[in-house]
Amino acid sequence: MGEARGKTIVKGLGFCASAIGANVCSVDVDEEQGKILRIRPFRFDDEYERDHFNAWKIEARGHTFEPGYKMVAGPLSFGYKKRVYSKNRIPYPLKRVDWDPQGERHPETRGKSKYVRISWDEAAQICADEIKRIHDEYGPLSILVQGDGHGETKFVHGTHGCQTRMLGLVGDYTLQARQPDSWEGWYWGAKHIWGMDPLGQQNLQNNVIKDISENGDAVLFWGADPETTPWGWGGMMASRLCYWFSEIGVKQIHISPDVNYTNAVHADKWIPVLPNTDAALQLAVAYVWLSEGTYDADYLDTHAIGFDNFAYYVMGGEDGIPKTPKWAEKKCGVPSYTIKALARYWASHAVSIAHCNGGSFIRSCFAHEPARLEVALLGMQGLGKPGANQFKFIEWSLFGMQSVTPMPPSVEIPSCAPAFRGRQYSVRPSLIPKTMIPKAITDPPVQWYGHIAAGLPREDQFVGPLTFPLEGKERIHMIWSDAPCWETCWNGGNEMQEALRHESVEFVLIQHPWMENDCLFADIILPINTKFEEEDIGTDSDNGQWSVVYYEQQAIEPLGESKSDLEAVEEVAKKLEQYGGIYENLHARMMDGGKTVEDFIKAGFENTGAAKQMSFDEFKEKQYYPFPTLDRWEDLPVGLSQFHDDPEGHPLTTPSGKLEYYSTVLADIFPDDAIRGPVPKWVEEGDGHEERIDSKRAREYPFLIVSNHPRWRVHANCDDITWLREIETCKVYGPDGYGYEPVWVNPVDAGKLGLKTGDVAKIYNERGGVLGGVIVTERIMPGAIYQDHGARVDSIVQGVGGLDRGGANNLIAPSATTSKNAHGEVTSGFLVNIEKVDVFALAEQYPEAFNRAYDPASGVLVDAYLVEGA
Ligand SMILES: Nc1nc2c(c(=O)[nH]1)N[C@H]1C(S)=C(S)[C@@H](COP(=O)(O)OP(=O)(O)OC[C@H]3O[C@@H](n4cnc5c(=O)[nH]c(N)nc54)[C@H](O)[C@@H]3O)O[C@H]1N2
Ligand SMILES: Nc1nc2c(c(=O)[nH]1)N[C@H]1C(S)=C(S)[C@@H](COP(=O)(O)OP(=O)(O)OC[C@H]3O[C@@H](n4cnc5c(=O)[nH]c(N)nc54)[C@H](O)[C@@H]3O)O[C@H]1N2
Ligand SMILES: [Mo]
Repeated sequence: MGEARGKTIVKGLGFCASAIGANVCSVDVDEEQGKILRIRPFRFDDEYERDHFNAWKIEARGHTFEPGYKMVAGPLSFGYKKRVYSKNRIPYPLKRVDWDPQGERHPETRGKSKYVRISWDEAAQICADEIKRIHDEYGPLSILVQGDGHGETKFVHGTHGCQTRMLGLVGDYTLQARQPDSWEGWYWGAKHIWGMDPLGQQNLQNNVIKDISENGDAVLFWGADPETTPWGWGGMMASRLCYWFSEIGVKQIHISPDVNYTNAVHADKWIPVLPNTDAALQLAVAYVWLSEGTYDADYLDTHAIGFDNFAYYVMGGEDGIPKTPKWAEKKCGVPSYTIKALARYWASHAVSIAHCNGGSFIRSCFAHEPARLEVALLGMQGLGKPGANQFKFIEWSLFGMQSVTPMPPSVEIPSCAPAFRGRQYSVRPSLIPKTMIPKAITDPPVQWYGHIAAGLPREDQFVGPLTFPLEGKERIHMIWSDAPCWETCWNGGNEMQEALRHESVEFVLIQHPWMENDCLFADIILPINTKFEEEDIGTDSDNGQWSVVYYEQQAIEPLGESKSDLEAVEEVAKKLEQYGGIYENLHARMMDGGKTVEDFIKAGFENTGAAKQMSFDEFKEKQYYPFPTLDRWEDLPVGLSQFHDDPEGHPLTTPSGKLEYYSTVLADIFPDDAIRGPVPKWVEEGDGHEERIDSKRAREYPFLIVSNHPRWRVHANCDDITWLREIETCKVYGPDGYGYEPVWVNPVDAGKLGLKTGDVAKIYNERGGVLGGVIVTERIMPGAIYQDHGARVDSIVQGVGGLDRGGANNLIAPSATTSKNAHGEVTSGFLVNIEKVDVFALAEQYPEAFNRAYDPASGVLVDAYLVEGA
């Protein structure tokens, strides 16, 4: 009372981070007395007349759908203040206590030893000296940069990869290639049937929602939870859209192993399918259409090649097995009568398919097959006809392509690209696919095809084989990571733990705001601040609602001794300058000749086009500029309608310009690939995978785990948010008071296993185990168990065969990639077993792990890892 009121500032609180122009979930932040008081939805000022916006409007079936005047960020954004003030924040630079750059380095104790405080000056000096030493002894390609991933949306301060610019200026480095992880199957598969990556977004997908509203009968939510996953990306517009479909009577049919949060609220029908068995279901649908003659043969004549080969396979000509609904039932768990009903409904209605990105069938072994098969089915029903599209609920305009939006598009998506100081390249001469990092470190050389990054042209997959290390070059001796969540986000995490302490790795440098996951394997840790502690710029396209550019004021002072990612790299650059030569003037060069943060913000602002409407000073004062909707948005062609109407005039980007049910290119380039052949198929096992319920391994590990994108986190982000951890489906508090990561088990299975809600259980296979807190529920089908991915690692035993208390199930995901010529991640839909454990017995056996400094409200505390009194 009586205190001067603080300020209200605008911030983008989405978690995509990786792409230029990708910043969403704008919020208003109320600051008072140097602290964040609250975070609330961003609202346009009344000052902007409604005419300014030229708001879009969809009118269909007597109803109207319009944007609101409030941006619709999700709950993770509103809870984020608790992440900023987490008891897990890294307060100052740290050095691993038994790592001595002048003496014994003890790589084998990484992940076990604790940390001592050092000064920024000392930390930056050590990093600079190590870089110089590695350059001299092994050459620059021995430095591996893990500088990509999601997280806070920062432009000038560049969430990930600020070190790439600096290291590029002093030679080179080895880049961890960013997988098209979100849509591996689409990338490695669908691209070969319709040319596009990802999800049909190649400048062809406008006004899809308008079309479905006017012409659609049903949407298949084929592994899609738009009440959950847009939280990380674009907020709640997708939720509004589901309500809109209900309002106008567009049926919502869910196909997934679980009753996800959208299904629970909006579904007209749920078809449970076992994880990563969709290919069987899809083939049986094709079988029904073929045998009943209910597909569009004329369309296929003019729009496709190789359909006969596909039909031959489906009907059993090739392997003697007709892909009947009865055949599929045993593979995918969907009763044959349901498959027939689905096929018949689909053939007689205008049906679209919706995804966020696809769920585990798109990130599992052989994911290219269900992805190709989906397009094959869409083609059989005349893809591009009115009301028959494939669309994506999230990232509607995220990648700067106005035309990807299934909503009415706003103006060109404002791009702040010139402000961006993060990761510079997706392709470098020396690189390693992210999925192959552990082996590349411990057992080089590794080989693969393509440069592996979302958005590269289809042909890139045929480049190779590429090799790490490059000929005559050294292996990895230093890792510089600003995305330290490999263990809990990628495939074969237990192997990564072993790689991180491999004797060949002399120095691990990590910069991060929070003490978690791979940080515990670092030799030096630099404390990074959150975006509240810095000044920046951002944009939001609000999942198709509005496009805005905003100025992000600094809200609070940096906590502890933290700096931004950009500033941390600058500190190292300044120290390197003392070596002269190629390091001369490095810091200023890194900042494009000594530009300031303000200079970059201004350049970003000018690039968005807002500068035509207001001066930079006005922008800083007002904090944002909203862009009106495109004038003639309704005239933009719908989805793939142009290809539908005129396939010759509007060809696809496949070699033939048509849908390729038989890929001649795959046949030519990989003639020996039995798994990703020219025609999409059901694959039983191979290329290092044996993950089917009727495989031999399933006798020991009979359950398929579905490891979804976490509802209450964004991957590794936000596991320490106290407000979220109170929610029943966020953590299950065990008899020992610890917040275990929930694992859903069907009552039928729970009965057999003797599990009840509240028990602590171990999910395991031959790669190791992770614990979880049991929830017995019919929201998961029998034969599958569900545990979200990305929980914070809390090791009991590390490495292959290890055990994790946190529930980071990526630790036990396979390390083999999608298939031998498709190097995608396999992180969900794999076999496990589950059994009850006695946590008190485990606590006796592993007292150290069970006695870490811990607060049930937020998780393990940073103090757990600091040498006492240091
Ligand atoms: N089991 C399973 N695994 C999966 C998936 C799945 O479905 N199931 N999905 C996969 C998919 S699609 C993806 S995209 C990947 C995601 O994998 P990643 O993108 O690697 O994971 P994130 O946790 O989003 O972000 C990376 C790290 O950045 C940190 N970070 C956030 N903000 C900042 C910052 O400002 N500065 C710094 N230095 N660090 C910051 C976070 O704390 C986190 O440690 O996971 C994949 N893994
Ligand atoms: N809250 C939150 N939002 C996020 C993220 C996050 O981590 N948290 N991550 C962001 C990122 S990087 C991405 S790529 C997107 C991911 O978006 P998606 O790929 O859509 O997310 P998933 O959770 O993997 O899968 C969605 C749903 O698919 C179903 N499903 C799972 N496996 C299968 C299967 O084998 N077959 C079928 N038919 N259905 C299946 C489940 O019901 C699940 O809820 O989300 C983004 N948004
Ligand atoms: Mo993703």
